[in-house]
Formats: sequence, structure tokens, C-alpha cells
Amino acid sequence: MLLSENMMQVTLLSPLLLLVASVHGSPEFHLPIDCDDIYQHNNTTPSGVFTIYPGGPNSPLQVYCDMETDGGRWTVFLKRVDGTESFYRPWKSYRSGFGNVAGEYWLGLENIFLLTIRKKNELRVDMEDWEGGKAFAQYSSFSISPEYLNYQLLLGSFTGGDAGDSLSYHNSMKFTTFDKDLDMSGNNCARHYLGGFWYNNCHLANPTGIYAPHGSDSKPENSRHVAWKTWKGFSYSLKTVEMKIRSVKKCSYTQ
Ligand SMILES: [Ca+2]
Repeated sequence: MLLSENMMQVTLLSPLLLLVASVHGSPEFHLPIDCDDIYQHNNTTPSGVFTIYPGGPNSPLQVYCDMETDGGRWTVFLKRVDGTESFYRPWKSYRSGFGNVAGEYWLGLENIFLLTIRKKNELRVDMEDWEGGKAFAQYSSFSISPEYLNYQLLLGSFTGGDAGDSLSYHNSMKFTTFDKDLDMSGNNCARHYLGGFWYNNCHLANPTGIYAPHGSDSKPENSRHVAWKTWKGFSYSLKTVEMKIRSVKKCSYTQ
């Protein structure tokens, strides 16, 4: 019984493996830089985990692509969904990335930098509360500076979204982690708010903060949670948050 099941799996899998091999072996095959490239290659691609190459053909990178929200093509660089991953991490972790792309993860500042120098991108932040509510915030452009400029946030204007604008306050800030204080506070915001972010003095949004079910007894002035102030306030820990970028130029393959 077990043997025949295995044989069936192999039988089903073999044509798929051959197909994958032939696609990769094809000289026309295009290594995607981001989820936008994957979508342009096949606009029926569903959301999920894909391999992209923002650092070139020798640096494959796994990422979650949102192919549904507002037309899709989104490369997700931060995802919080269930609290399984610790986001209280040092500079080197935020630089290189951590977590599980099928669940919670941070794509890494170096990867985000590589993605945003290749194309002009817009930013969208999607979030959910614990009562079934959803909201988003969108920005006209998003890029970050290289590491020697401390991955400074270069954010365009707020272009809409019912979550309100909690991120413009962080524009032009350098990145801060508990072991590298580059924020505008006399203290270290990452140590106080238990994340890693483009902290100012200190935050209106803390998407890398502590994940906690709504209803915790956190005081607003002590908010260390996954907060987006202009939607649910400082003390509310969101159920999910995704930060994602996409090229503002469309349909490069059809031009
Ligand atoms: Ca400081």
C-alpha cells in the first residue's frame, strides 16, 4: 500500500520535475528580480513562495509574493502572522534577513536595498485586527540607502489607505537595532520597543514589535507591540502586518 502510494507520487512528480528542469534549462528563461517580474512572466501566477534574484544569478532568495492584493505583483519584505518568530534581533540579522518565508519573516535590509535600487517601487502596508477588520496604507515610493548610510528610509508621500499614515514620521530615519542605536531618542528605541526599525523618537508604527493577542494590558506609553498608531492606537497589537513593494512601472514584457 505504502509502496504503491510512493510510486504514484513519483509518477505524478516526474513530469513536473522535467518541466521545471526544462524551464530552467531554457536559454530564454529569465531570472526574476522580484515578484513583479514573476507576474509579468505569467500573470496567472498565484500568491506564494518564489525564488527571486535581486543580487544576481548566484544569489537566489526566497520570498513571499502577493499576487492578489490590488492587482498583485507585491514583493513582501515583512510578514507578521502568528508570533512564531522573534523579531528582537541584532543588526546582522536585520541586515541579512530571518524567519520563514511561508510564515513570519524579515527579508533583510541588504536584500531590500538591492530590490529598491533595481526599480522604482511603491510601498503598501496591509494589516488585520483581531475582530476581522482590515486596513492598509500606501506610499508613492519606497527605497533605502546602502549600509554605509545605515539603510536610511527614503519614503514617498502617503497616497491613501484607511489605516492612516503612521510611517511618514519614520521617513529619512536610519535603521536601529538593540545593538546599533541610530535613532533620534536619547535611549535606544529598539531596546525599549523590542523590535528593529527606522525608529525616530521613537515610533508611530512598530511592525517588528512584540506579537501579542489583543487584550493584553500594555499601557499606551509602553507600547512594544505590533502597532500602527493611526489605525488602532499605540496599545493595540495587530493580528497581521505585511510590508510589500512593487514596481511603479507596469507591463515591461508587453512594451
Ligand atoms: Ca538613541
